[in-house]
Amino acid sequence: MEFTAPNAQRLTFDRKNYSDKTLLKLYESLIMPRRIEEKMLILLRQGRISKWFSGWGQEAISIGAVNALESDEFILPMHRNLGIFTGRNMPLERLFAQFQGKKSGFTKGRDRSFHFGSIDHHIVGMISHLGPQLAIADGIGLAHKLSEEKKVTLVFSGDGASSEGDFHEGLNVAAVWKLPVIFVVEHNGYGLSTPSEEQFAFKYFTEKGPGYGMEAVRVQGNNVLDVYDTILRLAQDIRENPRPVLVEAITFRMRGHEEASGTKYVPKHLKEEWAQLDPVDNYEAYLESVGVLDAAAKESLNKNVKKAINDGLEIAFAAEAITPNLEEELADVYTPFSQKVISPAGPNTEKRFIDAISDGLRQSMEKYPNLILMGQDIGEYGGVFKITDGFKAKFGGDRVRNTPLCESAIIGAGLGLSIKGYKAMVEMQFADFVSVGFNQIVNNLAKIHYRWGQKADVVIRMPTGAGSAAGPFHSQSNEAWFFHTPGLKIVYPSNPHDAKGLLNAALEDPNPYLYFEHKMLYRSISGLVPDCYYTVEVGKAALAQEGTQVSIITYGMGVHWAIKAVEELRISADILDLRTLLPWDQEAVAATVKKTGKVIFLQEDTLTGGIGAEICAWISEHCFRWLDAPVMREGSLDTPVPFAPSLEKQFLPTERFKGKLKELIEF
Ligand SMILES: Cc1ncc(C[n+]2csc(CCOP(=O)(O)OP(=O)(O)O)c2C)c(N)n1
Repeated sequence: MEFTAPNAQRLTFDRKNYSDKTLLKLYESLIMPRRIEEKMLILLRQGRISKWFSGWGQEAISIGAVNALESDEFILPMHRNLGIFTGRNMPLERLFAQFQGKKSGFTKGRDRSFHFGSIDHHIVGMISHLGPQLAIADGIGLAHKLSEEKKVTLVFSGDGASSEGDFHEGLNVAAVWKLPVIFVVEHNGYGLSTPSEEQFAFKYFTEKGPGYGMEAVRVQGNNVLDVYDTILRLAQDIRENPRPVLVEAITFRMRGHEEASGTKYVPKHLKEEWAQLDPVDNYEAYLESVGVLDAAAKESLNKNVKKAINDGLEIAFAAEAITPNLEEELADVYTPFSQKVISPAGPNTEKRFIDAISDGLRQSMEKYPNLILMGQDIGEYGGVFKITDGFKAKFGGDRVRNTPLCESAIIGAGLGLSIKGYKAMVEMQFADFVSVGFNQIVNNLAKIHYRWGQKADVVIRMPTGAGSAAGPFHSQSNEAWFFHTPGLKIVYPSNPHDAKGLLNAALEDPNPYLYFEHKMLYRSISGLVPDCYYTVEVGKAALAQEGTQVSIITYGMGVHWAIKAVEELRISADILDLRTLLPWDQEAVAATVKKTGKVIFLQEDTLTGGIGAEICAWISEHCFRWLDAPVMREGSLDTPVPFAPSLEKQFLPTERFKGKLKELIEF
């Protein structure tokens, strides 16, 4: 079966009651991306620009959509939506500078083509992974719904990207939460070289929408009036009656996946047939046939557009190439934030670890009315560990949200909330399940500030760790997966005081955090916790115990194992609790190594490539002259976490650690 379109024989324009002015505005808007691409093709042949992803033949979708929405309503485009950027009147010189990797673009040369956003233009650009866009739109839609702004958000997907789990998750969450989001699927026949019938086994997306409990409509994607009119009407309705709608725009990709990759795999006759349906030529002919566009107006509009393009290009080409600045590159990884530590004052109460977390979360909810909690079963049920017990009754269902079982979409929605100025906390039911939300964390949350200066004000709570015979998927220590990713911050408290103070600190900071909370500490330890709101300094380690013979550097459960081991072995040791893993406290590490000259790193995580590997390497490089013995490490076995208690005991490093510690003392 080849890709054909309904009404593929001709486009039927219906102007309804739209004025000549509106029709001409759409024309002017429509020719801009086409004339830009024509120009870029010439420049490509001259070797003056690099390849891009062409939207040639699909322009009517972007132009219909961008003109149908209010200018302060968010659009989340994909790689073939140049018209969204031009339709929002981005200065062309800046857009071209972006394509050329110049500093005057939108990403300081750090990301390419359409991979950027601009809050001024209410555009959130994509990451290469395509599908994650949809959940960000959900988050923006949720923000609109919560703040009762009557606004619509529109997000694009290709038909190929619809095979991604993120597509399913994004639509499902929007349907369940009745979010005011329009999902536009550009159904253009191919995903790179793969034709639609090898991508999915249905014919139209209009069949798919109802499966999500969502209205779905199909438009002639090459007909700017059809797209414009459909989305305009839908948007008016959705603003009053918030709900998601799937719009399927039938179109065809006329050029290669990216310029220079060719279209050999596309049957010739298909291209010829679709060329007859060119969105620009057909609309132009229609306007001429109804007397809205005459030769003089056509010439003058095209002349103006071409001049604007040439002027923009001239400025962009003349703009200076980037001179790399090391400090700036490093500084832009995070949203600027300088923590003002809030010291506790007033009485303390003896609290269990779990109650300290809950206490901090509750006080942060009181402090930040814009903080939204999301997670599986965190509503009435209070979460599987009961950390949010009673929260829904206290703060309401809008702010304490049970989510469908879809980590990726919920983390993405957290980013969408952040874009609208909210704070989000996402509870992983178990830290293990973060693997299905991994992409949103390491590629969206972590990189967005470096790429285009947007904050990701999201904290992900991670109930972690082994010790309860829960097997390979409810016991993992996975902090090292994130430790390697620039742009994230990681905190990992070992006691109730720090648990509360670090959670508050993480929620305060507009940067993305992973907050690890060891499940085995929840109810096994308690300590004095200040009743008031306070924060603990991020990036600062603390000595859990002071000694002279050796330094044990550790975190989380490791602190408790270390205390027990030195007691048993009657050793005098500095036990340094890192508390923050990213950024970790180099000063404190250096200080304890200098003091004792012997150091061992203890982690619950499997040994290879863990936090200890990095810190021990750093010690070897920077503290060599103070060392009296080799830098040692102990961690769990390099196996998955086993279920049977005896196997789990062997897996964990506690016994091996004592042996290593003795060896170090005796060295
Ligand atoms: C997760 C992921 N896998 C693979 C790719 C490589 N890739 C980029 S675009 C594309 C095809 C996308 O097809 P579709 O969604 O239909 O959009 P179109 O290019 O047709 O507009 C592929 C396979 C990617 N960017 N991300």
